Amino acid sequence: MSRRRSRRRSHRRNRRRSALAHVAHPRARTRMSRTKRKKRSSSSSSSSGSKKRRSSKAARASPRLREEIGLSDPFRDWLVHNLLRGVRPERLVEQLAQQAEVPREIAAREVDAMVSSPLLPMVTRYARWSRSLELVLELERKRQRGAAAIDRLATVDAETFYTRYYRAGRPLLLDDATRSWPALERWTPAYFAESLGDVELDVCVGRAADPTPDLNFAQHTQRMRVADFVARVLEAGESNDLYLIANNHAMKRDELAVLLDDIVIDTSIFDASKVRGASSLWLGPAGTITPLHHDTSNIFFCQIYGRKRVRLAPPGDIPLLRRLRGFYVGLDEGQDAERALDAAPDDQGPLAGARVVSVDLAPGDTLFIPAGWFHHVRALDVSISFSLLCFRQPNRFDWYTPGAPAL
Ligand SMILES: O=C(O)CCC(=O)C(=O)O
Repeated sequence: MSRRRSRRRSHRRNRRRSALAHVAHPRARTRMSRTKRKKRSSSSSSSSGSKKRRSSKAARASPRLREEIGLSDPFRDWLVHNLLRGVRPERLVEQLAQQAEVPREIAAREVDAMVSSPLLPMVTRYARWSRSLELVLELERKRQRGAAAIDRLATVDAETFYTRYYRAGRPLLLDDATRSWPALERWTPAYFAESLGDVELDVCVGRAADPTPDLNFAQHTQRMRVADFVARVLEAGESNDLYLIANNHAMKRDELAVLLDDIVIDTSIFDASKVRGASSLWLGPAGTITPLHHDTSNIFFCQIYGRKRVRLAPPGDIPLLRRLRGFYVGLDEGQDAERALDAAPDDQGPLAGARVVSVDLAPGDTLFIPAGWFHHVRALDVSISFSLLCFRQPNRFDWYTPGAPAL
């Protein structure tokens, strides 16, 4: 056999293998003798690859064993997806047989089981309902195209803030909201090292090698002296490897309460008694990245030192919603989130159509990020940020997690 022919054959064999999985078909299982089951379980420790090889052989060899072979999960997904799209069952059998080389008998049995499942009508109803919601969102998205631009004001009074932005879920950029804060003058890495150097803090370290460091922040948490942390930040150059993040709860440490002397709380907007429990400190080198996610609370994000680039998108953007896993928007491996976000408004790339707006925050700038808005943050310099969550109006939307696994 020529090399090319043999390669083609093995490619076909592999495709067939991935379409099929060894499923313990309940009927077949009950019919299996005890000894046979024992034999099977003693050999089940071998690799799944050889398991598939055996099942594919069995599919050809014995009609009895063939009853134990079914479609693999991705192919069952494909089947349900196409049935919901209205593709005729005979066509699906045909495609499985011809394109995935699934034995016709197995393809017909699988399609038949799916079509006659009592769950199918319910799943169909849900699928139609979610499709209608998507279409409504899509219309809304078109209607508001270009409207994702962010208002920019010098400062804002409580009445305007709560009616036009907070309750309406609209972001807002403020140029001067923190201009009177001593923090703007005082907070530098050197100030932290000098005035709080011996205080021990939890910080995240070893983030760069982890594709989801924020999800796994607990594994990256290390306690170290502020002076040592600052020294590492300053030596790091451009790096996403170490970062003091909100989940490190720095402001809850008694030794850092002194930092609150450097901020001025607008008590018409914030509840001053709750600041320590509802504020966060961020400190890290240029190059720290907080991946694209949404939160379940509103955030008053104040940039104190250095600059940050924030890319924001509204909660109802389907290209982002579709990729949600919990709070985070997942991209495929190797896809660059920033490039995808920047290309999205031009209908390009994996997030095509998302209404992404990019803003650069300099020291003294404040960004109000409403709950549910997607945001991706990159530090352009060594950076210190401080955020407040203790608004005078309710600020918990725990129910809002559209990417959570269903039920
Ligand atoms: O500054 C950052 O890196 C992330 C800020 C953020 O995502 C937040 O406050 O929710």
